[in-house]
Amino acid sequence: MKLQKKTETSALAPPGHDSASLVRDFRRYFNHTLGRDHYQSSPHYEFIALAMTLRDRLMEGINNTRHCYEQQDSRRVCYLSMEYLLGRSLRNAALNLNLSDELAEALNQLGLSEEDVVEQEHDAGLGNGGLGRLAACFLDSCATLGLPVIGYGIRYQYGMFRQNITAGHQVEEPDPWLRGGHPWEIERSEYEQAVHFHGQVEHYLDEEGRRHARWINTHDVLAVPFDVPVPGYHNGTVNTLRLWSAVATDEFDLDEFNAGSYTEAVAARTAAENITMVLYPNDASENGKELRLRQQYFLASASLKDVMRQWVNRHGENFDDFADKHCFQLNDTHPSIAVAELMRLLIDVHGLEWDPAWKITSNCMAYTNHTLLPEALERWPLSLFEQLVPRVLDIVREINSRFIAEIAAIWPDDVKRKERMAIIEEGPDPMVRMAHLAIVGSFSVNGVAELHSKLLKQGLFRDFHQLWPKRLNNKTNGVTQRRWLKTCNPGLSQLITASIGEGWITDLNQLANLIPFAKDAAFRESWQSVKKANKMRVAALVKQACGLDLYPDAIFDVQVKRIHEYKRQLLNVLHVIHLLQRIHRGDTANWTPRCVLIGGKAAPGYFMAKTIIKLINNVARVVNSDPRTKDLLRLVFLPNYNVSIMETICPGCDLSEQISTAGKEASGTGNMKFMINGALTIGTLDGANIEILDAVGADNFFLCGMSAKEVANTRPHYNPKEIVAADDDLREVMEVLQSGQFNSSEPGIFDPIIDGILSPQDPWMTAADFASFTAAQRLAADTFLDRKLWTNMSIQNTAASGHFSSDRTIREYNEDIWRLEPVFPVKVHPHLP
Ligand code: 26Q
Repeated sequence: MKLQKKTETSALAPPGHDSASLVRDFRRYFNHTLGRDHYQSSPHYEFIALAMTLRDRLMEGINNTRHCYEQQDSRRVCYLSMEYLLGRSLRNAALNLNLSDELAEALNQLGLSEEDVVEQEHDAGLGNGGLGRLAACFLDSCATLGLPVIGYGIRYQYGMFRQNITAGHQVEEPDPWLRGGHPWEIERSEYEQAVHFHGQVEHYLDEEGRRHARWINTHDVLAVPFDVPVPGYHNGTVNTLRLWSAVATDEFDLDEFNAGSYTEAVAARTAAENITMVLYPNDASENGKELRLRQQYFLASASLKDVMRQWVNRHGENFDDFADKHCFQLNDTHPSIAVAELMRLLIDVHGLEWDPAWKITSNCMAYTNHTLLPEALERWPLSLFEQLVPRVLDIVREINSRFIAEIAAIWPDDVKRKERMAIIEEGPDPMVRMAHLAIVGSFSVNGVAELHSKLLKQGLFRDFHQLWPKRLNNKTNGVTQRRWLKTCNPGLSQLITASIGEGWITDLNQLANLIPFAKDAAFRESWQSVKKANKMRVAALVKQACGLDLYPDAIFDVQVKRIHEYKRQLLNVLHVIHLLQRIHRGDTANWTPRCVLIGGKAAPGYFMAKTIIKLINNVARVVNSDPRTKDLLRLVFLPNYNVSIMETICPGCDLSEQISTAGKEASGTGNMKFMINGALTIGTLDGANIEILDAVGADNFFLCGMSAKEVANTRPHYNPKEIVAADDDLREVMEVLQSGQFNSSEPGIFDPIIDGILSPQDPWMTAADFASFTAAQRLAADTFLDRKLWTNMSIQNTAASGHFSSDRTIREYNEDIWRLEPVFPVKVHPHLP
């Protein structure tokens, strides 16, 4: 049977990679599989048919790749993440399969516009922001480097909400992204897993008198995997992203069925299926939501069981080499319950003793931290754990008491230290500290930029760093240049490739070869005209989204990212108000026309972030309707910022705003996307900005604001009222804000913002950086008027951006943490009769 199956698949002719084959397959899918016959009346199905055509080519690769990994019994990494912000896949699939030209030719033959078909694809928005997009960039780099890495995540029915702006307010709408069908995924119900919840723990003794635990009367939920192919660039590798979807088991509510309440019992199934219904739209932890903990355990348990299934298939019940063959990379603490779940599976299901199980677990877990905000560290009430996953809590307790004993052995009299480091925080409402569980259970803990990792060692994780000095390490983030330059900026890509060749697509450091071209006037001319064309695309997008006309010759000053107080969109708005005042007072000699674009989503429950969105919109209305600002200043709030919008925005940006309060932004990755595309950064000494500044040099960067050290030193005597009183510009800005001219029909709505700025407790110290920010903005504006100088600086930025490729980041993960051997699949060509 097995043999027969193999021959059958290998007898299949591989799908052709020429345009004629693409056309043939497209027609077959469109007409026969999808049953449509007119392109124009069903553009959505043009996309589906095209995606299915490419998927066939991906499937060939995914099977080859799996086959090779299996044959070589490769060590593998499982990347565990609650979020993958993939965006669209069509262009990426075509690029990586080396089919871009053939695809263009095929669409041409079919009389279809590539742009239009591409636009039909719905973004896969299974993430909030940086952390989710990082996971997507990492998968691309792993596949390109030929590394055996499988992504595990959740197939949410509803991704990140759609943001509408109504009367200046954010209004959330659900994102039913699967509605029109998701053509990239393959359901694999043969690999479904049962995940346990609730129930009780029972202890018993075996024949030899050893104590064991049994988790009984559990309510099980089925996890059904859907595989999404992740192609590498021109290398035949196609890795897998395995997303779990929750389905009720047939036993679910059997009692109710037996009691005869059939309809109620069927209805009750939705409770189980709710687990994977929606992505939590917070990018700082929302504490205590039971459904969120359910999601986390669901991901961890299903993924680990999937790995165990494969292990037992090959190796039986011998786990000696398990840790040699596996590494689980935890994307923040969100999946860190995996530490306890792996222990549970090894002990309860596979019969290992505690010590060997712990040795395995702590040798294959690795944890990445993405935040310095102490309030964003995940903590769960013990009581919630207890009722949701009682057996897992037993194990967390045991890990905790053994760890506390270890501390007590080293620092016998240091009670405070024990309290600080414990995994379980004692008190009237005891809590599980997920970061501590992740650190204790991992062999590697990393931050995501040099400053961030340094601050983790000195602050948040100081005790742990003292205990295990080798565990904490840095892996500065990166982004994939295949999406963030090659695909999103075809104009610049062509210019770069024409000058230095195409090596940069897999070796971004080669962009340094652009440096001599900065001296070439014709090259600078081309560079400028590419930027201009990209700005026209941004202008078209803005026109379509808000009906506003931008000035393509103005400086495009862009801040797109989640709305957060620490990211200080507010500082940006204060500067715009300041510019408005300069215009009013006629201080416009040598003025640089400016279009300020701000975009991003606020967590639905984050009041201040939503108020900031409202302020941006209200200021925008005043600025844009004032005849005095004509040709001088525009402010836009761009609704529903997402991956696809960034693909249009970052190529057309002149000035990238990265102005978080120093010490708060772990890394940032938007900063890197802008830099690669030739934007200059105006930014604080925070996160990866510091490394960007290092790479490009101070002459090519607009530095502003206090350093993390200065922030810390200023805090005890911070006096914003004094700062406002001493600064004419800031005082005037505060006066107009307080005058209510931006909210004349909505009195008082911005009071929380005003009070925040003036409070000595303001954690974000907006007032402190205003003067320095405004000065840096003035320098940027003046510099922009010198076209030759600015263009040179723009080229220098792109040329210096090599370090910020996620290929570099993944190489570092692999060298220091994963230690995988690359595997390049040889095409298993069929033996045709
Ligand atoms: C946790 C618990 C409950 C609900 C939600 C959450 C949650 C979800 C998402 C907490 C945090 C996040 C996302 C965090 C994030 O995106 N952090 C960013 O990660 C980037 C990649 O490392 C960095 O570049 C950014 O600096 C960092 O803010």
